[in-house]
Amino acid sequence: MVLMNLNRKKFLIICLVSMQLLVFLLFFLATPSDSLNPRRQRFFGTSSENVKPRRSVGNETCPECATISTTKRKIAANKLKRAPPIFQGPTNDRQRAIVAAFQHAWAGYKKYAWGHDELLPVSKRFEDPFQLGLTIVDSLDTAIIMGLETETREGVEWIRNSLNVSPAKSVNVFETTIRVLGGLLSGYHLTGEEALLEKATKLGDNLLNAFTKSKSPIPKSDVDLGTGAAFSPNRGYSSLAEATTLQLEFRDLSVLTGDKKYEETAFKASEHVHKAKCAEHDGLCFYHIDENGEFKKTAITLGARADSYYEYLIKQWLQTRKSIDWLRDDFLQSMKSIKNHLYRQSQPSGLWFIGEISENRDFYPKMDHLVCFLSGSLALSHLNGLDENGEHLEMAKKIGQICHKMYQNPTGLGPEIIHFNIENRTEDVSREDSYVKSLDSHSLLRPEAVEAWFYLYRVTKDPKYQEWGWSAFEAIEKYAKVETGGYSSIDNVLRKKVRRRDKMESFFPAETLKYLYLLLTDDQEILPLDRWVFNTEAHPLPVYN
Ligand code: DMJ
Repeated sequence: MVLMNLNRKKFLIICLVSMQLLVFLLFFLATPSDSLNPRRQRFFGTSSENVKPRRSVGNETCPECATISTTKRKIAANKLKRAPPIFQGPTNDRQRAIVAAFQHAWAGYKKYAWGHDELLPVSKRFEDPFQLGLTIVDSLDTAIIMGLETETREGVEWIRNSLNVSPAKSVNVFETTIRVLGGLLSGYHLTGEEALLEKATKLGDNLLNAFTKSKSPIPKSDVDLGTGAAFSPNRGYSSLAEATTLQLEFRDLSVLTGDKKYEETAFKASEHVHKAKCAEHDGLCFYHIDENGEFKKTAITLGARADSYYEYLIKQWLQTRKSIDWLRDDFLQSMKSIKNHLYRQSQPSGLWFIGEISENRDFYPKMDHLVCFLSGSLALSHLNGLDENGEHLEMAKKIGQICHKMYQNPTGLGPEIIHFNIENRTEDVSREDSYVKSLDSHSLLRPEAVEAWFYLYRVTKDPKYQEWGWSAFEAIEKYAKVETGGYSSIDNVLRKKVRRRDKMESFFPAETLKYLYLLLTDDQEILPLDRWVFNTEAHPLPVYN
């Protein structure tokens, strides 16, 4: 009897200990540690060595996805939330110089334009075309990626306490989506700050008016964020890029909120263009669409008004984990047609460039600085198995090269537009391959060339791309830096005696400096391209199921 009682006691003790162990084990597995909890590591600096996005927690079926959130806003069950990556700050002196440039830009903006859209650095004033604190929201994720704690905190606090996403103001839907919505979403993914998602959701609701008030799936180009009125001031037209460069951001918002309306509504515009086929130029589309969804015959270009349509074909395909085949097919078709119709060589040296087809159907040898983005899309195609014979990478390199050529002039800065000679006139030996018209000779410090070199460097690891980026940065420092704070667009890249245009575009800190920083890092694992898709304003958004 005693023996039995003893055994029973032993048995009970063993059971108790095992249960405790089990409870402890379960607790350990289910609770994210401090370092994995986004809410506990709002601001992060230079201390961590781990720059990869960290392991997500809590969703066994989807290792990329994280725990389902039950926040005050009852964010829906399929909200994706992965632990924000940690950024270690600059890894070398060149990167440190880029960070110092970002801080100089931020400091100038803070001193003379804080809370307004854009800094006029020479006159020390500001402009407010959006009334959304554009520069703060657009450049916040650059500060985060650079590991800048103070600037990150200032930006997040301003957004949380002062950003009104419903001002009585008419804004361009495309610009607001790529810069502000994209900036808020990316900032949210990189910090886990709920305020950013709350503002993004309200802004998304306001922007949706552009779709719901249109007769067709093509959104109106402008919306009044306060009243919700929507209109297309350019004679009823939206541009191709305006209608088809909203989908990465709206889809991301749907995934985060669990509300499909954003993704579904915006995607209808992409589907509309897909169904239109743009057959006249084998998948290259005219750049104006009216509110009935009809294309108007225009020039065919890869530059202004059309560019990011092509970019979002491949980037949407990647964002959705390669699950929507027609996005891939339309991308491939359009790249083939670009090669056939727009990709030409200059004379006398045979430099490859991307031209346009004018309204009267002639080839027009003109290339916008904006077109340099194409190199990145082609490099992404190569990285993702769409480039069996290496043609896309070859084209990407040629475009990267011609974009470098754009910077070969007295200031070392790139002009807005470049023209090429294509006629083979052997008698005229002094002719140059390219020239810049005086009206096109300004520089807004745009990002597309450094963006191209960033992608090319990721794919090839050829150090010349870093050198090209560094030279462009040195030219920016020399000619565009305003001593009292900020950087200015300049009037003529062909003259060393520069005249400043008195404007710091928000994409300079948001994109140009971000791509320079990412191009020059020793750690090319930062924001890996198989896990992040950069929107057209360089805001990284996650790839998900
Ligand atoms: C940015 O706003 C975006 O990169 C857009 O896609 C094109 N124009 C500017 C930068 O040049």
